[in-house]
Amino acid sequence: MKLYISPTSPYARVASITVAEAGLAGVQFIDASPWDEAAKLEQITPAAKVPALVCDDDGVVVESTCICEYLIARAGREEMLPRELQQWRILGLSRAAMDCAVGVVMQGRFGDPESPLVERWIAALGRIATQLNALAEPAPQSGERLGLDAITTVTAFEYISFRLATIDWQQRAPALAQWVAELGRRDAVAASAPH
Ligand SMILES: N[C@@H](CCC(=O)N[C@@H](CS)C(=O)NCC(=O)O)C(=O)O
Repeated sequence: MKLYISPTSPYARVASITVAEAGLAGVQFIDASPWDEAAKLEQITPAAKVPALVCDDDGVVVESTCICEYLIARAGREEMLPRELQQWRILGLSRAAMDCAVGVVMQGRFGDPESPLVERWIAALGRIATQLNALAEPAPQSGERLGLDAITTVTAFEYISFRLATIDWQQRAPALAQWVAELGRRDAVAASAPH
């Protein structure tokens, strides 16, 4: 299988970490910037976004959530999917944080940095961080696999620190900050840090 990614995309990073945590062998990672190599990506996926997964029969799976669930199923690691309500809540809130953060970055790059949407999404990020702070869990031991919920949380909040460093979510959500820092030290997570 070939996984198309870019080094700064949080959606692509969730898929990359999922491959590593699920222990899936035989996945080839291919860098493709959606902005500088749009033509290359268009030939792979009609959405021209990363991540995109080209399977061995050339079928293509798009959208990070679908890709991760497919990879987890392929690896037979269903324990990485949420089971408890709390894990679903964490996954959903972290996805929402990722969408808000990417939206702010995209407005700054291609839209209007003064747009009311930016203010709205930054405010939402603060509220999401507060809720996740109350849900923060101990990081799993090194022998345990990370679930998709924790993978999404660490990826979303490291992306915010990387691209939107002026947002001080750590001050507002210290338990979340500690959780994200612990998760960030895991091999599969540290190896894919945005750059
Ligand atoms: N909902 C998609 C979002 C993917 C996405 O927006 N990726 C960005 C990079 S962070 C991209 O490729 N953007 C190109 C575009 O929007 O045309 C997913 O979860 O996979």
